[in-house]
Amino acid sequence: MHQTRFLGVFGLCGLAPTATLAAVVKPAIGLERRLLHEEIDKRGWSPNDTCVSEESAPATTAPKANIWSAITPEDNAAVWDLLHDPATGLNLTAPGDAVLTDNYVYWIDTVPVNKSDALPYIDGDGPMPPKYARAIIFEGGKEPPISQEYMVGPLPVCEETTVAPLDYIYNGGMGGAVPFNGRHFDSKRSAATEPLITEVMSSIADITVAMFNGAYYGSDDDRTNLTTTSGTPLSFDGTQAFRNIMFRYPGEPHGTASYMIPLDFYILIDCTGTDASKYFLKGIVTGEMFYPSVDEFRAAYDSGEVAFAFQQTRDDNWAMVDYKPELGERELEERFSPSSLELDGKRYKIDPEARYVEYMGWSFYVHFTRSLGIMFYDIKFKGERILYELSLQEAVAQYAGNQPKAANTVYHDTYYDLGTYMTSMVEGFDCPFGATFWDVSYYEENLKVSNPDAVCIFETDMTHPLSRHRAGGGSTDYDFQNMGVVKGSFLGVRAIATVGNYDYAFTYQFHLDGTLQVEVRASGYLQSSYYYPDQQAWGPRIYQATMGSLHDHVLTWKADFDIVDTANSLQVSELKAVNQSQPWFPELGEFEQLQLDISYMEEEKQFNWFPNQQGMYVVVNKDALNQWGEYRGYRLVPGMSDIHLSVLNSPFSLKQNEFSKSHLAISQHHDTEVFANSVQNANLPWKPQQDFSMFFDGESVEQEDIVLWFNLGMHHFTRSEDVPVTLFTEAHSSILLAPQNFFDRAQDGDLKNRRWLVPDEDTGELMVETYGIELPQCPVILEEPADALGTNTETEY
Ligand SMILES: *[C@@H]1O[C@H](CO)[C@@H](O)[C@H](O)[C@H]1NC(C)=O
Ligand SMILES: *[C@@H]1O[C@H](CO)[C@@H](O)[C@H](O)[C@H]1NC(C)=O
Ligand SMILES: *[C@@H]1O[C@H](CO)[C@@H](O)[C@H](O)[C@H]1NC(C)=O
Ligand SMILES: *[C@@H]1O[C@H](CO)[C@@H](O)[C@H](O)[C@H]1NC(C)=O
Ligand SMILES: *[C@@H]1O[C@H](CO)[C@@H](O)[C@H](O)[C@H]1NC(C)=O
Ligand SMILES: [Cu+2]
Repeated sequence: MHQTRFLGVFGLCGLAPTATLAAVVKPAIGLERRLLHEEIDKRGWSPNDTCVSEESAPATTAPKANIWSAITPEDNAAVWDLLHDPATGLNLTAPGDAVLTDNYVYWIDTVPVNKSDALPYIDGDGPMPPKYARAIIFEGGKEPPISQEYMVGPLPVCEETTVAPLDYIYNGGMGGAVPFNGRHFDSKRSAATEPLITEVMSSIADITVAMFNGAYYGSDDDRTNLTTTSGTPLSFDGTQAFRNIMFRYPGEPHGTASYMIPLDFYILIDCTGTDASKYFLKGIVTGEMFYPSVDEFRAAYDSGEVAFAFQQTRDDNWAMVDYKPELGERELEERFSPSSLELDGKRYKIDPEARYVEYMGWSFYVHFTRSLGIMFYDIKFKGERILYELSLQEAVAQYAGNQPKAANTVYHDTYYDLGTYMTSMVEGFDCPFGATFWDVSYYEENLKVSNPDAVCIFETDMTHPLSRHRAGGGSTDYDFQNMGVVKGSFLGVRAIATVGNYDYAFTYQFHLDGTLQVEVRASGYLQSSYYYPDQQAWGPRIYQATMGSLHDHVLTWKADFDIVDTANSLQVSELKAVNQSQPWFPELGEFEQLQLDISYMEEEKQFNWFPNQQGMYVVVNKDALNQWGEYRGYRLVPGMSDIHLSVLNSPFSLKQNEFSKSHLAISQHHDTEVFANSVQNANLPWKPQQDFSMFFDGESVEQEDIVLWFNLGMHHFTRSEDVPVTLFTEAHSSILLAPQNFFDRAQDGDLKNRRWLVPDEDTGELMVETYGIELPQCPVILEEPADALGTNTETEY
C-alpha cells in the first residue's frame, strides 16, 4: 500500500495563490481584445508554469469510415452544378436573382444513410453505403407552385447519378412536395409582403407615432424605428398563407433585444399565393381589440377608444447579459471561480477526420446536419453497441396569450436550420478549459460554411464520487474498517444553438459506468409580449411594459437502441401495491405490499412516463442474457422536466406536432421512418408533410429493431428572473440511458482512479491504496513552499 496522509489526497497541485491568478485572468472592466480561448495556464510568476496539460487529445483511428458524414464540398458543388444544368430540366434561377415565381435551390444537405446499408459495412465486409445529396428546391415557377425535395446520387456525380424526388422519408401523402403556401417563409416571401405592410403602416403613421412614438415605412426606410416579427405557422394546410405581425422596438443602444420590448400592436395580413398584388390586410389588433380595416381602426382611434396603457421602453441596456453593478456587490466575487481542469492530460482519444471518439470504454461517431445539429452513431460501450443512432429531431416551442402573435406561435427550430446556429463557444465559460473544439460545417449554395469551435468535447469532474462505501464504522474519522471511493468524471460533448431568441445548450454525457445522459438547457431571451394587466393567466409582468409569455418547450430525440444486436424489446415493469397474505403473518390477514408487474410492449405506440414514476421502461434483448440469466438491457431513466406538449388540440399544432404530444414513443425501425418531423412541417398543422402519429400502425415491437423516441423540455412558467435572459439552472431537462442488467455487475471495479482506505488496527494510522494514481505535480517552483498550502488545511487526528 502506498501510504499517504489522509488530507494529502487533496490539493497537492498547489493551485496558485488567488491574487496572482486573478491578476492574470481578471480583466479590468472595459472591453479589451481577447480570444475566445483564454489561456488559464500562464501563472504569472514564470511563463512556463502550468497545471494544465497542453497536449491535445491523443489520436486514434476509427475502425471504419464515418459513413454518416456529410457529402464533401466538392460533391456539393457538383450537385449544385448538376441541378443548374439546363439538361437536368429543373429550370432554375440563381437564388440571388430569383423572385417568388422562379424555381431556385433552398438548400442542399445529405440524405441519411439507410441503416440496412450501414450495418453490413460497420459490422462486416459490406460495401460502403452510397452517398446521396438531398436538395430542397422552391418551385414557384410550377403550376401549382410547390417546394420539392430531390435526392441526387450516387455521388460523386457520374453517369449513374440521377435527380429524383425524395419522397420515401415523408408520409403525409405529398412525399417531398410542399405547397407554396406552406413552404418555408424565406426572405423572398417576406420581401413580397413588405409593400403591403409598408402601405398599411405608412397610412397610420400619425396614429402609431401618437400612440407609441414609432413608425414603420418599410424595413429599409430611414424613418422606420420599429421592427416586425411573425412566427409560424403561416398556413394551416397549404391552401392559405397569413402573417400575424407584431411590432417591437428595435432597442437602443444595442438593437439586439427587441424580443424583450414588444408593443401591443399587430397587423394581420393574408399572403396567399405567389402574386403579391393579391395580398391584403385582414385586420389590426391593439388593446385586445380587432379592427378589420384601416378605416375602422382610425375611427376607433379618433373616438378615443385606442390608447397605450403602459409606456414601453426603447432602452435595451437592461436586457444585456453584461455586468450590472446596480445589483450590488458580492463578497469575494472578484476571485476567479473554480474550474474543472484536466491535470494529467486528456483521457479520451479522437480521430478528428472521422469525427470519432473513444473514452473509457465508450466509442462513437459524430455527425452534423444543418437542421438537426450534432448526431451520434454507433455508440458502443466496451465494444458492444448500445445505440445505432442518438439524435435530436426537433425543438418545439408553443406560446399562448390573448393576442395574435403569442396565440399563433409554434416554432419548429429545425425549420430555421437549428444546426447552422451552433456557433463558437467561449473556453472556460461555455465549456471547461482545455476542451477539444470542433467546427461544424454546412453548405450555402455551392459553398461550404464553417462555424468554428461549435462543438466541444471535454472530460470533467462530476464533483461527486461515482460510488463509495465506508464500512464497519463509528462516527469518528478513522473509526471504520475500510472505505472505497471512486472518482467521478464523465466525457461531455456540447453544442449551443442560438436559434433566434433562445440559446439551447445540448450536452451528451458519457459516464464511466456505461450510463449516457442527454441534457438540454435553455437560456436567452423570452419571446415576450406587451404587458396586459388582465392576462395573468398567460404570464407575469417582467419589466416596465413587458410580460413573459407562457409557453412550452418540447425537444424530441430519436434513440435507435441496438442492445447487443437489432432484435430488442421494451420491458415495462410497473410497481403495484397488491393485497397478499403470508402464512407467517397470520395476524395480518391480507396486507398491502409492493411488487413488480412485468410485461413487454407488444405494438408500436406513443406512451407516457408512469404517474409517480411507478414504472420502469427497459430496452432489453431477450436473446442476450447476463451471467445471472437476466435479459441484458438499458433503462430509460427520467431526469428533470420530461414533459410533453400541454395543448393537444390547438389548430396551430394539430398534426405537425404529433411527436411532441407524448413523453415517449416506440416504433419499429424502417429506413423510411428516419425523422420524427420534416423541416417544412411548421406551416402545415392540418395537412403535415410528416405525420409522426402514422409511425404507430400496429407493428410488433417484440424482438424487433426498435426505435425509442423521447421528449425533454419545460413548461416555461415565465418569471422576472427570465430578465435579462432565462437561466440555465432552472431551464433544464434531462434523461439517463443506464445499464439495467446489461452487465453482471457495476462497471466501476476496473477504474483505478479510486482510493481504498484501511486504518491500521494497531497504530490507527490510515493506509491508503492509490493504485498508482498519484496526484499530478505541476512543474511549478512555487514562491511559497508547496507544503505551506497543505499546512493551512492540516488537521490533527
Ligand atoms: C519556456 O519554454 C520554452 C519552450 O520549452 C523554452 O524555450 C523557454 O526557455 C522556457 N522559458 C522559461 C522562462 O523557462
Ligand atoms: C422557367 O422558369 C421561368 C421562371 O423562372 C418561367 O418564366 C419559364 O416559363 C420557365 N420555363 C419553362 C420551360 O418552364
Ligand atoms: C433507403 O431505403 C429506401 C427504402 O428502401 C429507398 O427507397 C432509398 O432509396 C434508400 N436510400 C438510400 C440513400 O439508399
Ligand atoms: C420614430 O419615427 C417617427 C417617424 O419617423 C418619429 O416621428 C418618431 O419621433 C420616432 N421616435 C423616436 C423615439 O425616435
Ligand atoms: C387492499 O385491501 C384493503 C382492504 O380491503 C383495501 O382498502 C385496499 O384498497 C386494497 N389495496 C389494493 C391495492 O387493492
Ligand atoms: Cu422558454
